[in-house]
Order: sequence, then C-alpha cells, then structure tokens
Amino acid sequence: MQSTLWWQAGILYEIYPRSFQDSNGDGIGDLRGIAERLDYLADLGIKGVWIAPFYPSPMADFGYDISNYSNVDPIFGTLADFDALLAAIHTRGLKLILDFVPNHTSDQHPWFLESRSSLTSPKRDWYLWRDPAPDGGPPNNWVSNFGGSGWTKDGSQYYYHSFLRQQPDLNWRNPEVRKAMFDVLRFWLDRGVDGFRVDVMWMMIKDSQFRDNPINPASTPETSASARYLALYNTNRPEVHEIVTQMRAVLDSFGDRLLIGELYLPFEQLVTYYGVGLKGAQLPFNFHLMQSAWNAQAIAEIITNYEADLPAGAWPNWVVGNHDQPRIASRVGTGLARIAAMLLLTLRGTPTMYYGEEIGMTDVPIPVNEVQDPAEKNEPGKGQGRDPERTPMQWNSGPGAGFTTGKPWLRLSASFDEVNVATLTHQKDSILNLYRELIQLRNENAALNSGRIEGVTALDTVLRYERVDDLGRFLIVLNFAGTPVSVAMPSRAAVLSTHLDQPGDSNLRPYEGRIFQL
Ligand code: TEU
Ligand code: CA
Repeated sequence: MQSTLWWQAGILYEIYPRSFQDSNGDGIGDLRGIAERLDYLADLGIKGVWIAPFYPSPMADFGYDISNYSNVDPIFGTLADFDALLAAIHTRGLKLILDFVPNHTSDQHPWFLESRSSLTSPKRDWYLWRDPAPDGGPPNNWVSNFGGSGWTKDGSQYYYHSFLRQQPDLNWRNPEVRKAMFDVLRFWLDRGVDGFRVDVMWMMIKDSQFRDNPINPASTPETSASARYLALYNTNRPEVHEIVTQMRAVLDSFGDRLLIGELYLPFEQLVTYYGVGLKGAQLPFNFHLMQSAWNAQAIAEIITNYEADLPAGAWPNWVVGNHDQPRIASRVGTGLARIAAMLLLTLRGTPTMYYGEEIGMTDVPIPVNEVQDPAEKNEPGKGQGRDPERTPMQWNSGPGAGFTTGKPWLRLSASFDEVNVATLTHQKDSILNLYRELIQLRNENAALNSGRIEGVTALDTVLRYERVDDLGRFLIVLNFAGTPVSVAMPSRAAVLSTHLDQPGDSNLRPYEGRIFQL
C-alpha cells in the first residue's frame, strides 16, 4: 500500500492574517501574532497552516493586490518575522502554505507602473492591453467580479482586470511573466515553505481572441454584474493547464511540496485541474459543500458525484468555509454546524478549516459606515460583502477578545464574551471540544484519515456512510433535521457523538451525528 502523505492524512487550517492575532495593538493581526498562537494550532491537531496574503500591498483588496511578491507588508511584520514564524511552525511538526496570487498584481506594482508608462514599454505586454471598441468603449463585454466593466481606460488603451481596477491582470501568454512569477515561487520555496494555495487558478489565462461572453440566461436584475454573463472566454481556458503543470514542476523540483488551486467549478471541470497524469494541482479545492443545500440527499449526491468524477489516484478534499463565503454556522445554523464539523472531519479527503469555525463563529453584521470590503462597496446590498466572515478571532472574553489591545480593524462579534476559545474550552459539550475530539479521532485512525468511503446513502433526513481500511471500519450517521428520527444503528455505544449525553437508544436527536466503530 502506498504511504499517506502529510497533506493527505493531515488537516489544513486557513488563517486570514488581519484577523487572527494582533501583536502590537494596532488592531490588525500580524505574523508575530500568528506565532503567538501556534501552540493553540498544534494542540488543536491540525497539520498545515495556510496564511492568506501578507505581502506589500496598497490593500485595495486587503492583500490580494500585491505590489511586491517577495516581501512582507509592514502592517504584518518583516521578512525576519516570517522566517521566525516558519521556523516555529516547523519546530512543531506543522507545515506552512502561502497564498500565491498569479492572476493579477496591484496597479502599484513596479511591473504595472512600467507597463502603463508607454505603448512601447518593454513590460507593455506583461498585462492585457487592448484598443477601444469602434465606439470608444471597452474592447469587449467582460465584467469585473467586483462589478462594472472589467476594462479600465488608461491613456489610449484599456487594460483588463478580473477584479478591481487596482488589480490589473497579468498576461500569462508572455514567457517573461511566467519566468518572473515562477521566480516568486522559488523565492519562498528557498525559504522553506511547504506549498501554495493559488488564487483564482481557473482565471489565469484568457481567450486569445478576447471574444464576448454569452449572456447568462439565469440572471436577473438582482444578480451581481459578474453573474449576468457566462464566463466562457475569460475563465477556465484550456491553456490554463499548461501553466498549472509548470507551477507544479517548480514545486516538485523542491521535493515534497503541495499545490492547491482555488477553483469554483462544477466537478467535471474541477477534476481536470489534477492534470494529465496527476501532474497538476494535488488539491483542487472542492467548494461544493459551501454551495449546496444542506440536507441528507443533496450532500449524499455531492459525495457520490465527486467520488465518481475523481481521476484514478486523485486525492479528494473538502471545504466548508473560507474568507470569501458566509460562515458555515450562519449559513446552516448552529445545530447543523456540529453536523458540518462531523461531516468535514469524517469524509474521505483532506479537510480545510477556516479560522473560527472550531468555535462556531458566525457572520458579524457590519454597519454600512464600517464596511471595508470593496466587493460590498462597489455593489452595495447584493450580498457580495465579505467583512462578516473576516472579523477577529475570539480568543477570550477580555477586552478586544484577546485579539488586540487596541481597536480591531473590523468590529468583533457581539457575542464574543460567550463564544471564545477560553470559555468554550471549559464547556464540556462545546463545539470547540467536539472539533478537538473529531480531529483527534481522525488523526489516530487511518480508516478515517485515509481509508475508503463506502455505502453513502441518504434516507429521509439521515446521511450515512462508512470509512474503511484493513484495520478498521467506522460508520457515520448524521441527522440533518431539527427533529428526532429513529434509524437502524449498531446497539453498542458510539465512539463519538455531536451530543454529549448519549441516550444509547436508536433515536438520533435533532441535528445529532454519531460515529460507530464496527
Ligand atoms: O477569490 C476569487 C473569487 O472568486 C471571489 O471573488 C469569490 O467568488 C467571491 O469573493 C465570493 O463572494 C479570490 C480571493 O479568495 C479573494 O479574497 C480575492 O478578493 C479575489 O480572489 C481576488 O484576488
Ligand atoms: Ca498588528
């Protein structure tokens, strides 16, 4: 049997660095702050830490607009802080995944400043410049993911940006761009990082003819600008796979490293990112649990379809939250959030947790005058804003929730005095202790972290499946309803339940899940 790799058996944990831990009282999380919390992460039992961008940035999109790929923004610290953090992570046997943003730079990046300086600049072709349409308007109908045209006029031409106008898209058809960006990967790999999560992997290259996108027949006046068209010609182009393979080759030349792709795609397209001969991304992020209805049938269908679409030898993965999506506890409710925990940590494939999920953090409503996210500012009221899921981590009930001694950059949850790590640690039946037990059970049992999945079935409100290897067999039974249900279960006690007080009968209580060892 092939041995299991660290990123297969282990759990990944996403940190949004502005919001995890502030070390200097300016209200913004930083690298030293993350270092202060490593014992918490090691104790929780996760394996890989993914930190969202901390590079120099004008912060138009909070770090996803990068003006220097090979340094640390002073808000977050210094390269020395980074090296110290990486060493501390490795000392604990953990791994570090960085965020790589290849699709676009900041408009303040020296490359773009040079590119826009003249039509004949040697870096003109590093970005996507086009002449205006005959009527003087944008070259085609591609829209920005944050609303409005994807084209901004600068001098006599337009440049394309999939996101803000402060985030011009790089031209990945240009070999010099590839070389410069692969050098960025090498810069961090040389320092010892264990892998990358690649931002908008499916958007990296666009149609060479810049054809118009077709109208999305399902769109309504209420949908966001980007949902009004089908992104046929500006995303998921066939040429993207060559770039992914080249990135993977750069990582492989450093040994055991991990390439993750951010990909919002249906399964049959998603799995193409594993690449021919599995030479693409090892983990094309599977976001389907974030987008599906939460009932036993819908989730059984997702599991079955995903497993069926996986290429031979491809390793699955699951995500229930990230810094762009409503928090799971808000989306499905606090009852189902426990089921979500049990599901995420017992499915076959690498789980990725989002900071705060383990304490059941919910979206925090942000008053209009405190909105930070450009996605909300550009298209107010369309549900595009991401501030609610980016609020500071709740560590304790003290001032600043233990996150900061200053004024947090984004307001804290009103319930932080109850929902926080310190308080929940002492409540036996808290969601935090459920996460801890689930993680421990998963880490200690190969059947759960790397075994097969069998017998996925949905009956009424109950989802069940088994996880199996040569040494063990576990049965997972999850009730997705807020009402009790009577189901056939083994007569013995469960090894773990979402509810502490097990009646030991054949009734699952509202939103109860149980794990049996068979
Ligand atoms: O997100 C890409 C992306 O598709 C998001 O725009 C997502 O669809 C949206 O936020 C859902 O509400 C990545 C990063 O994760 C995001 O934070 C960045 O803003 C974006 O790329 C641009 O770099
Ligand atoms: Ca700080």
